[in-house]
Amino acid sequence: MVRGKAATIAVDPAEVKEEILKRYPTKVARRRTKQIVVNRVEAAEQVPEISANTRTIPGILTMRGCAYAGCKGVVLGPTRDILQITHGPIGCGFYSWLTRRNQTRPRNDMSTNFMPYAMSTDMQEEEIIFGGEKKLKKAIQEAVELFHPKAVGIFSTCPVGLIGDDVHAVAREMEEKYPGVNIFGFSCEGYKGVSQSAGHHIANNKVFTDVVGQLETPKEGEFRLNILGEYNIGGDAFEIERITDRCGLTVHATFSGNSEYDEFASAHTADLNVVMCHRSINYMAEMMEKRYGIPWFKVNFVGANATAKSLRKIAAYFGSQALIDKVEKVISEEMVEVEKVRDDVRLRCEGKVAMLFVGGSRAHHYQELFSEIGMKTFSAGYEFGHRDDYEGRKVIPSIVVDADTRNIEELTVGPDETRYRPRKDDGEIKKLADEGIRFSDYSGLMPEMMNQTLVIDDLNHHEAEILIEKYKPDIFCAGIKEKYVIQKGGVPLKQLHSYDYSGPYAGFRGALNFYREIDRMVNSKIFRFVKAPWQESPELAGSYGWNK
Ligand code: CFM
Repeated sequence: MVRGKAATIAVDPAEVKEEILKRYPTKVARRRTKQIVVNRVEAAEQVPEISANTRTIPGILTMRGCAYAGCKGVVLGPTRDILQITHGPIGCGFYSWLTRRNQTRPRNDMSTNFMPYAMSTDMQEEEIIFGGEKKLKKAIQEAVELFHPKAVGIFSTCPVGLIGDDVHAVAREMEEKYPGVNIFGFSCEGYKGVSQSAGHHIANNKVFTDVVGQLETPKEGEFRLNILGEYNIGGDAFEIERITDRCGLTVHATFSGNSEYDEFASAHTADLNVVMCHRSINYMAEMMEKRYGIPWFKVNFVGANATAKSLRKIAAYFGSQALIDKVEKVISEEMVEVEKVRDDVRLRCEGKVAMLFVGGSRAHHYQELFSEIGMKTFSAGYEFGHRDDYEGRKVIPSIVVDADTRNIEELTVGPDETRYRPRKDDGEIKKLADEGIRFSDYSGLMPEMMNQTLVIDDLNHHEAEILIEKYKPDIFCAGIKEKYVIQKGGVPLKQLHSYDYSGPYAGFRGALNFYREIDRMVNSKIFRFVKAPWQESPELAGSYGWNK
């Protein structure tokens, strides 16, 4: 990746920023100007400050989701054997159900898999007025007696918080009724915080206090690690597992792609945590380190080079020469096909321009894949990342904690009396750090982007249209809400949330899939022929059916 080098960008990012801001009322422009930053990387990865994780300005068409989505949809959703009940109106449960294409592989035909079900209390006006706890208890009873789960998670939607249902009291009561079933509730009402990021934190807290540490059943294996922040979109976790298996690594638990309750419950027995998506799961990594002494570092399995680098870091951590040799062998074997396809695709993609506006980690990770086929990212940003995801964890002490953040509980965690066990002593950690492993750290998106690129937090439709017009990118990466507007503007859009129902894109085979798909998209002539409806008739006039 080109770190901080001057880019050959024909467009002046400062001008684009001005163009974006000039259509806003002064008050709005004053806030947006801090969220739109022209990148400049100085020594020691210093980058300009960006304003992030603040409320979206009312009236702006944001790309963001809600806290419930972050908790239920993102963090817990991919787990197959925690029975998940949405306490709320039916839409919340239905629309958070499998929409991100998480896949799962039950161990055998008989093992539990609740992923094909969407369970909800289906609140009606009656519950909104008289309270929904009774209906929730009935729902839990029905579900437990029908499905006999090990664990039940209750997910609160907005009205639950507004009417004051106590899902935690219900969980306790039902746990007494069904001893042996772990029942816990999440106060992840959609309005909490400013985006789905709040929901990640709420999910991390509850899984940490109520699930991790419940079982002492370590998996067999010499090199045992957890992969945190990998959600198995399009089968990514399957590909990562294929590679880690080949290397002789034991993935104890993935939080939470292709995961099971027992793996979470005994995750504290592993010897290393590696973090893929920093935004959604850094809390868990931090808390597990404090309570159980498990070190963590950041990895990235998106991109073939990034995958190789991450595997080498893991092997260096465990320090076994046999493992190091095995990892090198696997990398060299896997890279044969990767290099062949990459070099061919590169011939047609070199120099083309990508833009990425996704979530809280992919806008960073996917730049690696593009750079492997010679493509450049001129503008990128997160929907809900925090300043540390942009500028690196070094800025955490200087982040101003506002009222929205204070609303989300920050757990105070100390060493477990009997189970705290540092996996490496200070000397070993220092030695590994000297060799280049950055423990408990994430450098962020901006230090790895070129100078003069435009970094935008919480992008909206108006701004996306200006980016398209000014930069004319060859591909735009975002989600379903953006897809058709952008494509009508003549630019192909790759969904990086659902992968357009394709994938995997992680690991070595995933990289091959991505190279080939991007090649087809950026080199297809079809988008040039698109004429957007608003180019032909900029004003749409409607008429009422009954006037006809
Ligand atoms: Fe992490 Fe994710 Fe992402 Fe995310 Fe998401 Fe997602 Fe995402 Mo959609 S946990 S931050 S909240 S990598 S659902 S699997 S694709 S916005 S960039």
